[in-house]
Amino acid sequence: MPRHELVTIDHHILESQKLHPEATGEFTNLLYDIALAAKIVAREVNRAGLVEILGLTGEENVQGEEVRKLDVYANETLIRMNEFTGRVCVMASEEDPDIIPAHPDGKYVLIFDPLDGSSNIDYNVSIGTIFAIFRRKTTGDSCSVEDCLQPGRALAAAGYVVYGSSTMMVYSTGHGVYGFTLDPSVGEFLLSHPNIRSPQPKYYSVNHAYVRRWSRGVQEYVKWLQGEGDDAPELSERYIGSMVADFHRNLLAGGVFIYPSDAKRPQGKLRLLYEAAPLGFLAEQAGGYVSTGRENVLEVQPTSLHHRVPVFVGDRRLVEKAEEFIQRYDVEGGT
Ligand code: P6P
Repeated sequence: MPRHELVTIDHHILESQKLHPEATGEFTNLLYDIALAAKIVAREVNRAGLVEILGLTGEENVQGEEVRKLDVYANETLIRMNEFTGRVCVMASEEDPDIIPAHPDGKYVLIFDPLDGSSNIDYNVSIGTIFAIFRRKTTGDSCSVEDCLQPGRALAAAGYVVYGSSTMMVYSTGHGVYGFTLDPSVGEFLLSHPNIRSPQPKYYSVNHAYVRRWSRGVQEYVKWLQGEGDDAPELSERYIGSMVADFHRNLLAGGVFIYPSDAKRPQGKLRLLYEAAPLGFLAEQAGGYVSTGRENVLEVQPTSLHHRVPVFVGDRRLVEKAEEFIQRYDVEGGT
């Protein structure tokens, strides 16, 4: 049995700092802070069924979605871990309508979805945290929303934590994608998936219940994914309703995840800053591609913190095929 070197995420982050000669250690420490926050959230997620943390807080978030206590806990943990370190000048979260000012000396911007797929909490389905790190843009005394409204192409790093049968943290600083599995007995994330590259696709992920709302181009594309057409792929359908879990499976096994715009959601459902762009950045780093169906998601200029976009992400050929069908059947600017 070959012996693998045991590499902790802290060690890996420190090593990757050498790829950034200009790095001062601030960026490295910010990634440490996120990894620690992930461990804290993982502990609560794994205890959720035992400490009556399940159920609703009775409040709603900016998305009008019922807020579950673990959402609140994860949100507060990420904010507390980064508010006073001096590394982050401003944060933004799915759970908060406006920016969350941090430290005026911070050089980085942290944007996150603290617990994506949280509607699955009560059914023990995998859920996840998604994070995006940008460099500060403004030079004034304090950061502003302008520091948050950056396209995915400007990302300094992005990643997610998936709380499933095991807890994994997957991240990239633009030099490949690396996955770490939490060993709860020692409280360390250990390198388990070095330099992830997505293989030939096996799966496609979409909520078929919305088929009647989709544009003709998306309907024809999904038929192609199901095997209609001489050049159609042979795929299985997997959709769990938790984007981090669906994305993680497709990243490792090969596939495409799609959440198109439709007649009810002309901008789509998923948010650019803390879902589509960070996951699309990882997909691209693993050899894939991310599109709105008409353009590269990473080139889209956010117009607000909770800007929504249609998402086609994963295997490059499958995503480019979506663009072809939409180009062929849909009018520009239609859903
Ligand atoms: P639907 C969870 O609320 C989420 O934002 C993603 O994690 C998930 O992929 C999607 O929405 C599921 O949405 O409309 O298929 O239930």
